[in-house]
Amino acid sequence: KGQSPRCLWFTGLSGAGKSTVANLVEKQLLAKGYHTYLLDGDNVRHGLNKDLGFTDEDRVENIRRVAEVARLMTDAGLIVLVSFISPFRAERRMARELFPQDEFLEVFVDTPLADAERRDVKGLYAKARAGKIKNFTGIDSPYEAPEHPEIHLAGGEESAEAMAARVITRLLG
Ligand code: GGZ
Repeated sequence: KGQSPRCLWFTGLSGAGKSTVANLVEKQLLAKGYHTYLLDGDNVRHGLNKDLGFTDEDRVENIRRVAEVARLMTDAGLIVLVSFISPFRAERRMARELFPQDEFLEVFVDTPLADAERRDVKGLYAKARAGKIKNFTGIDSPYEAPEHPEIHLAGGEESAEAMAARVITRLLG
């Protein structure tokens, strides 16, 4: 089946719900017969990028490599879902510029820090507050919110299912 390649670039805090929404979107695309790939910390930071940590410099390199891989995948015709904090505007712009304009959609999963921290699914915020994890995004490392994302999701208010539905509608019309 013919499909238009796309890069759906999810950005937001740790615990914002990026990967949850991206997984739901991918499931629905697969059910409709689209060819997809989801890039996230689980399949990239343990392999291709296992030499990288969480300093500013390493995050920049993490995002640079992920963007280049995503571009190779859209060249192969896939709909690629990218789920990383990607905290810096400059690197998200760099990623965007690798793609034809209509192929790149920035998806801001805009969950307030207070909500992500209250949920603290993995207990990482508590560790960061206690000083056991350094350079934690939102605590002692910055998150630069997107100014003009193609899709803006209110992570503190909408369910993951509702957010995924909005992404699907924007993507497929
Ligand atoms: C932020 C960290 C950190 C620090 C470990 N800061 O909730 P998670 O666990 O699953 O998602 C976070 C993930 C962030 O990795 P990314 O590759 O998306 O970050 S970036 O785009 O900035 O390169 C969190 C975990 O890794 N984690 N230490 N210090 N998140």
